[in-house]
Amino acid sequence: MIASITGFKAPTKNKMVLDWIRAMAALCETDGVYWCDGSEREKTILTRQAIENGEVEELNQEKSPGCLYARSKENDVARVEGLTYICTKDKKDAGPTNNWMDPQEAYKKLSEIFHGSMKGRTMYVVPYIMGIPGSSFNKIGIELTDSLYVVLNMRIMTRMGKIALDELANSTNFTKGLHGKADLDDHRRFICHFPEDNTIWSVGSNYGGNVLQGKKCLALRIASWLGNKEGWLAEHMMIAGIENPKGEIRYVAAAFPSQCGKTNLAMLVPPDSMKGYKVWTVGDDIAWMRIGEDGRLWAVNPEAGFFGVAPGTNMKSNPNAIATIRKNTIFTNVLKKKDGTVWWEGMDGEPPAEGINWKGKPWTPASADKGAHPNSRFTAPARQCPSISPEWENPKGVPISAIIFGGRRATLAPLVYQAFNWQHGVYLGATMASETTAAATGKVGVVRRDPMAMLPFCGYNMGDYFRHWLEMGKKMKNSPKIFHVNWFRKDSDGKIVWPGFGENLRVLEWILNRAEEKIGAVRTSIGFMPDPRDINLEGTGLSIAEFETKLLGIDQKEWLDEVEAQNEFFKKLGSSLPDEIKKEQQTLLERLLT
Ligand code: OXD
Ligand code: MN
Repeated sequence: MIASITGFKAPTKNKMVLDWIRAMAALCETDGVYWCDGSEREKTILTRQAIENGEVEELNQEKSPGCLYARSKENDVARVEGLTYICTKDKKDAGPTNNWMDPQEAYKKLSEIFHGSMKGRTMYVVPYIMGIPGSSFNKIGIELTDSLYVVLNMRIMTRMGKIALDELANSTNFTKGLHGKADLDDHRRFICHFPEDNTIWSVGSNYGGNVLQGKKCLALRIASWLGNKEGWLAEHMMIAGIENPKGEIRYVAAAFPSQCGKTNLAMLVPPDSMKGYKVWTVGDDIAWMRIGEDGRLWAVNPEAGFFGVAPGTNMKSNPNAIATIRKNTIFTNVLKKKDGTVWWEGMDGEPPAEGINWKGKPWTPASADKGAHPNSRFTAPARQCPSISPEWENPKGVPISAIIFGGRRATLAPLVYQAFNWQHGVYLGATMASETTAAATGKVGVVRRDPMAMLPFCGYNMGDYFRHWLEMGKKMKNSPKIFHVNWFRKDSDGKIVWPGFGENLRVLEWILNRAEEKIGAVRTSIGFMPDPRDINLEGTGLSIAEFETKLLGIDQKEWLDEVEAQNEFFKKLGSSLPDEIKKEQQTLLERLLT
């Protein structure tokens, strides 16, 4: 079977594609080249092959039909920001927040690792579309990989195979991606982006965020670079439609850092006290946004699947995700139970009495090790989500009424506030900060600046990125209103005050009422804040007084320290920081001091 799917039988005449693949196959000294067509038949063959070679295991097909299980190397469980590079001729174009390597040096260094790395392996050609087939919003990529795990995940996360080659036809406009596992040695691991060549090379890893190149590499790093040149935005944002009891649907886009609740918000189920509301999922991680002819901002989710964090996903936090992942899902680094189903910390019900944990070791609830890695994942088709929006594949996208920035902050940031205007909103996004999570390697729980949740994903100079946002605002006749939220504020006992999850709809309701100028607000030094009577608190157990002090309180001393801390980040950006952002900070300081 393996022999019959190898060989260089090209389903395209695109010369640039063919020449490039020949060159990459020669570099990697692959045994054969297989072109993915994206068909169901191919899925069956490649899945069988991946099971035979141990890249995935089959789960219990009665209880979890079409589901697979994968375990990664212990040193390869998250994005590696320290090994992720933007390789531009001029270092200034990558900017001070990105790791930079000279393109010639990067190609040379990575070529040495790729050289001969696919001996005895097949190179799979994965043509894929980011965006809705046929839409002018699209970008096409081709990823060459020696990992069947990557192929099977890309099948879910993108529109892949023949459909992408047909759309590309003879065009030379595609992202050239090369991925190789090599020896999965973290000393020989690099995720390099060459925006000037529309090229991505990643080697030495098999973790989704490093190697499913359509996602972070193309749809954010390369796309944000292109968006700056072409006048649109590629953002780390979920997109959802909120339907009110009158049947009106308004769309929001929200940027939170990884593992801060974008997927849960995108799939939110309204609380009992908000009957008649419904949330429609458009996307859970990435938004591409352009200005429409009507002067509004229109957003598309370029992905076709969810690569979600498993731990903590349960019937309370996200019942729609639980329904989505019942079938055709790849689970990575969770615990495998004796009956061939999966489990993770924070799942409903009692932990299983035993299982095999993410490290492949026998596990019981008494084990010191976790059953699932904190960054263990599910990869599931978006169309399986019960709350998927009828508009999610609309090539035009959906019109955005509100943009929401947010982070995980135990103190300081109130539950919600609104920017005075677009420029102030860009400042709120630019100064966003959040506690780090397990989505990237490194220490967890440390507050760091993560502007617009794009620190690890902005493919160019962050100062130019802020300028681009400011310019976009000037071009819109009817720009979305900008808000900041923090679901994670703690009280003096260290307990998170706001109930979160489905209850966040109460805050979204306020946001949309404000976006449509239906209600007033309290003008404070940091922005517009809710009159607590305008937020539905019924059933939350919070009194208006508690809500005001614990969730909306502004601590002047803390805010002054915050302004000081922002300066450290601004210093890093140096002269690339737009004056408008500095000016917004200065006026905040003045408001705080009066
Ligand atoms: C993700 C991430 O996987 O942000 O979406 O790390
Ligand atoms: Mn993400």
